Amino acid sequence: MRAKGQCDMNDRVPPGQHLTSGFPILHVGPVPSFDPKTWRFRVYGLVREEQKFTYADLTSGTRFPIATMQADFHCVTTWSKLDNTWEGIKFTDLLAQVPLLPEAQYVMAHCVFGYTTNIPLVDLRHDNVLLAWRHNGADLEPDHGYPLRLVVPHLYAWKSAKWLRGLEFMAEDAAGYWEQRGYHMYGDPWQEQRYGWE
Ligand SMILES: Nc1nc2c(c(=O)[nH]1)N[C@H]1C(S)=C(S)[C@@H](COP(=O)(O)O)O[C@H]1N2
Ligand SMILES: [Mo]
Repeated sequence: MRAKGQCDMNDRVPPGQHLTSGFPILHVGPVPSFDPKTWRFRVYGLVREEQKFTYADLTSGTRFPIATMQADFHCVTTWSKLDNTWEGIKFTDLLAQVPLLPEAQYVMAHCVFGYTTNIPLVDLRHDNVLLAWRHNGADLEPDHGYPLRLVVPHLYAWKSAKWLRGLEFMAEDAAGYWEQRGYHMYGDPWQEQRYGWE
């Protein structure tokens, strides 16, 4: 037994994970370039009206409040990086300006070059889910998803889609890039939901 209030790393590191102090870079395909003049963020599917946002719409702080949150990050390949500070806008603040149709229950995150990942809408509604462009006090490195990445800290990191370009609202769950290749449809690190067949 440990004293109340004492921090036990087992509370922070899910089963089968080990800590890393660096920030590994993991993705398929090349790192895209970014042109703010042509970049658009698309919200579509089961929304009342499809919307497109410019980079300034999302990041200038006028349309959506800038939010900061701290979270751990768990990759299915077994590394965990604790205490990341992310800055961006909350998914819930975006959603406040995107009226959904009542059937919307799942979301497909769409990225440059066709990477996708699926997440239940209720999970994106968690208060610490961000569309982020800063990490630990600096703009994200392009390798880590600049100009915009999704951060869903309570699911494995493959759900934290880099180079995010759109969100598609759906009635039914559908498999994204890794999910089609055997990764778990949900991906809870605390349940070790690594692969769909386990
Ligand atoms: N667009 C895109 N996003 C992606 C990936 C990818 O291949 N493409 N890989 C995912 C995986 S498997 C992980 S572990 C994290 C890694 O984030 P990092 O490179 O910033 O550490 O990004 C996720 N987001
Ligand atoms: Mo990953």
